[in-house]
Amino acid sequence: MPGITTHYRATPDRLGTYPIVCNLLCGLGHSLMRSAVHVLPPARFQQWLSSSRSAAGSQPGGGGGGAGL
Ligand SMILES: [Cu+2]
Repeated sequence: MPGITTHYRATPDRLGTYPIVCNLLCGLGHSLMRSAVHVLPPARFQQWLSSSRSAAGSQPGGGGGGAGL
C-alpha cells in the first residue's frame, strides 16, 4: 500500500537466491511485487558491500541500488 513500509525476515542458513513475494493483497501492482533475497558467503557479502558503498558515494542522492548479483 502506498506510504506503508513492510518488512520481511530471512534466516540466512543456506547460501542461495530465494524469491520474495508480497504476502498482502495490497492493490494495483500486487501481482508484480517480486524481489529476491541473496544469501552470500561472508567474503562475497563484504565485496558487495564495498562496491555498493562506492556506488552510493558516486551517485547523486546516495542510492545504493539492488544487490547487483
Ligand atoms: Cu502486494
